[in-house]
Amino acid sequence: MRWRSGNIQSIPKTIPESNTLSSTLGSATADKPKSGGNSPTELPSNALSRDECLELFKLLYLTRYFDVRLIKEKRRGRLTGTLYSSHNQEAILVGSLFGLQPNDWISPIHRDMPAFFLKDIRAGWHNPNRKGMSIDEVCCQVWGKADSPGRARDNWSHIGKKSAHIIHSTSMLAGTVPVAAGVVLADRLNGGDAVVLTFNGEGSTAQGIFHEAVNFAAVHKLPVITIIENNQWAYGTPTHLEFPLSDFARRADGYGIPGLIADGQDVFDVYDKVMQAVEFARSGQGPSIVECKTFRAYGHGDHDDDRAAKYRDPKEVEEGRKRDPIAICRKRLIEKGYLKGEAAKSFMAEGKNAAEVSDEDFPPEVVQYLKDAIDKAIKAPLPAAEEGAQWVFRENA
Ligand SMILES: Cc1ncc(C[n+]2csc(CCOP(=O)(O)OP(=O)(O)O)c2C)c(N)n1
Ligand SMILES: [Mg+2]
Repeated sequence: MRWRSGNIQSIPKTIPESNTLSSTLGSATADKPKSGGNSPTELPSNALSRDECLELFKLLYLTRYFDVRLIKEKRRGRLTGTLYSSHNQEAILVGSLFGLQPNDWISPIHRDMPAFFLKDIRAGWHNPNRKGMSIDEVCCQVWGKADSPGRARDNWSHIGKKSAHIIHSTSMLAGTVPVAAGVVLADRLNGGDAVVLTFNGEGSTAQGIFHEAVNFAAVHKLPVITIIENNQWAYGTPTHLEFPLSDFARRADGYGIPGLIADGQDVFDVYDKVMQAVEFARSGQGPSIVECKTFRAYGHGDHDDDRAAKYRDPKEVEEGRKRDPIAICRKRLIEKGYLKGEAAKSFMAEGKNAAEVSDEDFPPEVVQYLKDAIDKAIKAPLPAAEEGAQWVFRENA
């Protein structure tokens, strides 16, 4: 039998049709991101207060500022190592993490560096007891200092914190998905109700281990929410050479789980889709996939910027960057009446590259928060040179 795309929708779903998630599942057939099956009044984001909406806006700025500021630090020669930019993808990180409980787990990858300090940030930006990493810890990692998880072995990946319920990221794409499934299986066996968000680029999903892990989670109804950051590129490979569907979320049908599509540029839509998946998982109904449509703003890493300018059509890049998440959030806040007058026109970071943007384009508390962390990281001690070969080979063998 020759498979056509229509066949996939005819496979019986394991989720009852009456469930809000399964009605959202229908949207996975669309070519463009759509809102889910819920009516607007039922959307989880409608329950967010004015202050919470404004906090989301500020967190988008913080995430963007982390990116541009680190690029500037590297250009000024104050930082070495590769940077994997999350520019244009901020709404995915901010929107998906905002509704988590402190005890929930996350497993970010290379594109998600801000996720480490965004986890549980609602408990207070300066709260030392929140269940996330502090921005100081993240900056110490980036600067390769002694007081960091990587201790100068890597500036970007291989960072995590078990006590904050952050699974260490690794260089092996999709390698954290089975770990995440195991972590929440253990939690369930111990009577917990934590969920885990695993973050993956769309390219990572071609890994065999990705399918094994999602299938395992589906069979055991584990609370694993697999977020696909579909930024249209995996290094130099475009999406159409990675998989033959326009919507990755439709793959969820193959696992018998819900697949949702979020507009990855809209922090409220990401929040809505992820919160539906979280509630579904927390109530014991199992995993789901949330595909967030977005576009990679620069090269794969900053080492790839020049090459990416050759392998990507400038028109495609211009188109992909037109819908800036900060601009979209600003528009929504103006519509809601939460941003008015001068406040609606201040801090215009959107649409600007690191070279074009200045500190005045960001709220002062955002600038100060990161500047303090960078100052501390730069002054912090490096690990001793003798440590270099430690923990690499078996000690005392
Ligand atoms: C198993 C494995 N294969 C290949 C690589 C090399 N590699 C690192 S990132 C990357 C592209 C990832 O693309 P995607 O998953 O779409 O994430 P994005 O970088 O676009 O966010 C590749 C091929 C790797 N780290 N691990
Ligand atoms: Mg990608």
